[in-house]
Amino acid sequence: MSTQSYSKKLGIVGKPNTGKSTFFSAATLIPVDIGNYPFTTIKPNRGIGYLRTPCVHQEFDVEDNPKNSLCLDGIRLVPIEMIDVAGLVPGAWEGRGLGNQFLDEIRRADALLHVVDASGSTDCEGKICRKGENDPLEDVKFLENEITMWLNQILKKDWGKMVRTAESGREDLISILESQLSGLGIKRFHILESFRKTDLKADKPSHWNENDILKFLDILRAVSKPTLIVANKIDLPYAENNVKRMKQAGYQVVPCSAEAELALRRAGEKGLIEYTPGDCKLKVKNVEKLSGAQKNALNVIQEQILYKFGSSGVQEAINTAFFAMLQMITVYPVEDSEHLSDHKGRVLPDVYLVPYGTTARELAYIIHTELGDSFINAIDIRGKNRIGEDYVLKDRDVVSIVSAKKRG
Ligand SMILES: Nc1nc2c(ncn2[C@@H]2O[C@H](COP(=O)(O)OP(=O)(O)OP(=O)(O)O)[C@@H](O)[C@H]2O)c(=O)[nH]1
Ligand SMILES: [Mg+2]
Repeated sequence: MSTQSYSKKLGIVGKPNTGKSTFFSAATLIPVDIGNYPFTTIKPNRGIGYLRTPCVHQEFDVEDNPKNSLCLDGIRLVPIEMIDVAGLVPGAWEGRGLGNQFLDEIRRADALLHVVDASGSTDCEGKICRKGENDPLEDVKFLENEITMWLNQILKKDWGKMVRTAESGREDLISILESQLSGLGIKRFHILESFRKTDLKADKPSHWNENDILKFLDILRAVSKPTLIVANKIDLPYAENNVKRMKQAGYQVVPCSAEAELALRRAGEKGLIEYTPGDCKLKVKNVEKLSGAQKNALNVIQEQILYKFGSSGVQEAINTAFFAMLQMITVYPVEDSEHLSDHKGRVLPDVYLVPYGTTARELAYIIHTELGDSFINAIDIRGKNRIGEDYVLKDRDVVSIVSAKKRG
């Protein structure tokens, strides 16, 4: 499998004991330690999860042979990297708990899934408390603050020097910030976007006070580490009401039961049920193989989670992060426009995950530098059109790139 399509990374974050590892395990099927106490996870878990998208092969009436992805009953599963880190406690930015390690790990994440205990049954350090006692909305704000303070701590070290350089005219503040923050996965377009969202002036940073810096970093955090709230433990009391409250406060929230998804994935692996992640229903395959307790548990999941919320939320969270938050699209490049295959005859072998706005030529470059350099035009297979280098790709486009050089 090529690594290109899972070069995007999702960080699973939150305070201890909210179900991060359960979520990770359900998404990746990697067995990891899960426990109802804080700091079950110390070393981060890394694995491959999947984005779910309807495959185009049925529309084109062909049988496909996926190479960089999977196709299950008409559903393309596109690999993405996931990382499950240690829980974060207040003061982590100053090194409390396993703070620095956590923050170091999220440098590489393109987006964050903030798993909260929506039932409010764990306190701010992840210790079990009375159900409903803890307010997950506070947890959401706490995590934002931790990341902003962490950015502030990094920036503060050299702020004086950065201000002098910017105001001397040697280098502008945007370029200075770009090189200072590049190790945190923060790109120039994130910095530009953050400036667009403030009235702070990049040419006079000496006029910025402490609050201005924090305000800017708060925006930069939101822009560079877009965060989806995964309202986990939706199966417990108080959770639904807290989802409503978090949505009312303006957050993008996906209700979730990671535990239910893990049970379904495991039952699927054992061949007991038919279930593809993201489905709104499960189908029992071997009813005689199920114990009474298993039947009951599956029934409860079907009725109380899948029917009620539309899915367990795990797949929906991954899809929302890529499609809605990162605004990515899927594209199927093929070499042979007649057979929709590569040069080895594999039909619809690859699906690429690219940001919305990617042009035909940019796609060629993503596939291979040489293909980008020798790009002539491309064929939009669905529309049966020739398309130029500036054509902006749409989700689920199938394209064949015509180049001066034949790749072999
Ligand atoms: N009721 C319910 N419990 C869940 C759910 N998901 C996870 N849990 C439970 O929550 C507890 C913590 O789960 P973990 O996945 O270990 O949590 P974590 O966030 O990785 O914890 P740390 O590694 O300690 O930070 C375990 O007892 C899980 O079984 C869920 O959807 N519903
Ligand atoms: Mg864990």
